[in-house]
Amino acid sequence: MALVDIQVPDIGDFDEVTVIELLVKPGDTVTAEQSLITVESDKASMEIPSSHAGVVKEVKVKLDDKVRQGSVVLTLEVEGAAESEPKQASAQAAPAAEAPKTEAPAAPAPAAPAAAPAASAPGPVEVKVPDIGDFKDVVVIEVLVKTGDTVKVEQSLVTVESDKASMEIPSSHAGVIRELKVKLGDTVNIGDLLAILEGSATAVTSAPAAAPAAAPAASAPAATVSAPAAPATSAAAALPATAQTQPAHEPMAATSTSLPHASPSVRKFARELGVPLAELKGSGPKGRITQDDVQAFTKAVMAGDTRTQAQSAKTPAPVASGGGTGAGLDLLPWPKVDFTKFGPVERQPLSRIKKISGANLHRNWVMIPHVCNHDDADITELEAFRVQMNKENEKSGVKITMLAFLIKASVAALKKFPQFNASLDGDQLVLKQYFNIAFAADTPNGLVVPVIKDADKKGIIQISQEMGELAKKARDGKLGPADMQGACFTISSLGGIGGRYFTPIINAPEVAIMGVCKSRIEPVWDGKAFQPRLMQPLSLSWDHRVIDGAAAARFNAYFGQVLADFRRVML
Ligand code: CAO
Repeated sequence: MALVDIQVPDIGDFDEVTVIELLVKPGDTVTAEQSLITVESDKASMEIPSSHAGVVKEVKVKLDDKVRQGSVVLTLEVEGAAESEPKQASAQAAPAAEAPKTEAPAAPAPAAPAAAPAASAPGPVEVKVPDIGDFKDVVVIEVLVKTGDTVKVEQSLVTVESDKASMEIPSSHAGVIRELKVKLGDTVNIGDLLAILEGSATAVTSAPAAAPAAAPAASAPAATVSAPAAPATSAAAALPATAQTQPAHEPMAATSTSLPHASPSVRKFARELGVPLAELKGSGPKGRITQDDVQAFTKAVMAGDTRTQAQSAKTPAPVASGGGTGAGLDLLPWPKVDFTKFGPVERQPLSRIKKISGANLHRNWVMIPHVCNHDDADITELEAFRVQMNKENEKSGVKITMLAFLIKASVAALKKFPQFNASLDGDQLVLKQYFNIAFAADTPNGLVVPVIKDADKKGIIQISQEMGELAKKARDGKLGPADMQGACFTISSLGGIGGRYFTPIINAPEVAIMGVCKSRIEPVWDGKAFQPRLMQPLSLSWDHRVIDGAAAARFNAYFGQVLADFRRVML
C-alpha cells in the first residue's frame, strides 16, 4: 500500500475552476477513471476522474474551492504501489492510468462557421456545428430550442454526446429560428447545419478570419464527462451539493447508485432550484435527465407531492380551477425594462452565495404557506444578567451574546412544542429528537446559515464561543457543508441592526424560524404604573401545513416567557 496524491489533470484552457460536487468521501473504494469531483467554470462543468484505483484516504478539497491543473484532489491508498512519501499523480503523470475524460474542455473554442456572414447581416443565417475538437459523429441528445424561438448569440441550441463527453452547441448568431435541421438521435460533425435563423442575425464573430484566436471563450462548448460511463458511487455523494442552505427536499433513499446523467446546463438548473438530481429518473436517451424532468419534479413537489418522480408521473397533479395546473403558478413573465432609458446604470453579477441562497429562499417562499406571528418578550433581567456575565468573564475572551440565549430559549420551546422540531416528508411528519439550531449570518457575499449542533447539551458560554467561531468562518467564506447541515430550527437576528418586526423565510425543510429585531426600552403597564422595560420583538414564521395558529401563538408566548425568566430552561 502506498499513498498517491491525485491531482487535477490538464483541463485545457480552463485556468481555475470551482469545485461544485464531491463525489467520494474518505473510506470509499474508487476505481481508475471513477469521477472524484465535479468542477465548473462559468462555461463548462466536468468531472475529474481518478488516475488510480484505491481507497480514499483524505479528500483535500471542499465545495467552492478553486482548483487548477496540478491541485491535489485527494490522497488515495493504492495497492501495489511502492511504499514511500505520497506520490503525485495526475492523468499525465500516471502511466498506469488511462487519460482522464477531460478532452472536451481542452477542445479549442469553435471557430466561426464557414458560412458566417458579417455582423448584423440581414436575412436567413445558417448556424453550423463549430469546431468541436476531436469529436466525430456526436449524437444529438437534447434539442434545447424550437422553431419560432428567439435565440441570443451563444445560447445553447442542442446538446450532443460522444461516448466520453457531452457538450452544448451554442448559436453563433442571434435571431428567430426559422428551421431546425437536426432532431434527437441525429449524428452530427463539424460544419453540419443545425438551424436557419432569421432576424437581426448578429454574429458572435465578425468573420471567419477573426477565429479561432479571437473567438470568445464563451462560445466554447460546455462539456461534461458522460455520466453513464462513470462507475457507481454513493447516491448521497452524487447529490447536487449546494450547501449554503439545505435543500427543501431531503434526499430519499435512491433506488439507483449511478451518477445522475445530465448536461451541464441541466445540472446548473437543478442546483439553482435545489432539485436533487439523484432522485430523478431521466426521460431522455440513455436515461438522461432533461430540463423538462427537473421542471416536472419541481411541479410535483410544489403540488405537495413529495413522492418520487416515477410515482408522481402515474398520478397527475390536481387541476386548479383557473384552467392551469396550479402547480406551475402560471405567472406573468418577469418585466423586461431597459433601465438605461431612465438614467445611467451599472450591472453587477450576483455572488455565488446569493445565487444559491436566492434560489433556495425563492423555493421556500413559494412552496411553504408561511404565517408570521409577532410578539414581544421582556428581556430586562436577562440583558442585565448578560451584561453582568460579560463583565465577570471579561478575561475569558468569549463575549456572551443575546443570540446565545435565544438559541437556548429555542431549545426549551422546541422541547415543549415538538411539532416545531419537525420536517414534512410526504404525508409524514419527521419529529426530531436532537436540537440543532441554525442562525442566519450576514457576510459580504450574502446570507449563510451555520448550525450550532446539539444546543441542548451546551451552555450559554460554549454556544457564544461556537457562534463567534462560525460567524467568523462565515465572513471569511470558510464554512464547510457540515457547518450548515442538520438544522432543526433557525434564528434570524437583526438585533444588532435595528427594525421592529419582519417576516423571516422558513429554512426548508424546517417548519419554523424565529426573527428577532433590536430590543428597546418601552413603557409597560404593571397594573399600577408604566415601567420602563427592555422589550425584545419576536417574529415567528411557521409552516401552516404543520402548525396551527394556536400552537404558534403558544410557542411564541412560551419563548417570550423563557426569555423573561430564564430559569424556565431548566424545567
Ligand atoms: N437587541 C439589541 N441589541 C442587540 C440584539 C438585540 N436583540 N442582538 C444583538 N445586539 C447588539 C449586541 O449586543 C452588540 O452590541 P455591542 O457591540 O454593544 O455589544 C451589537 O448588537 C452587535 O451584535 P452582532 O450582530 O454583531 O452579534 P450577534 O451575536 O447579535 O449576531 C450574527 C451575530 C452573526 C447573527 C450577526 O452578526 C448577523 O449576521 N446578523 C444578521 C443576520 C441577518 O442578516 N438576518 C436576516 C436574514 S433574512 O434576510
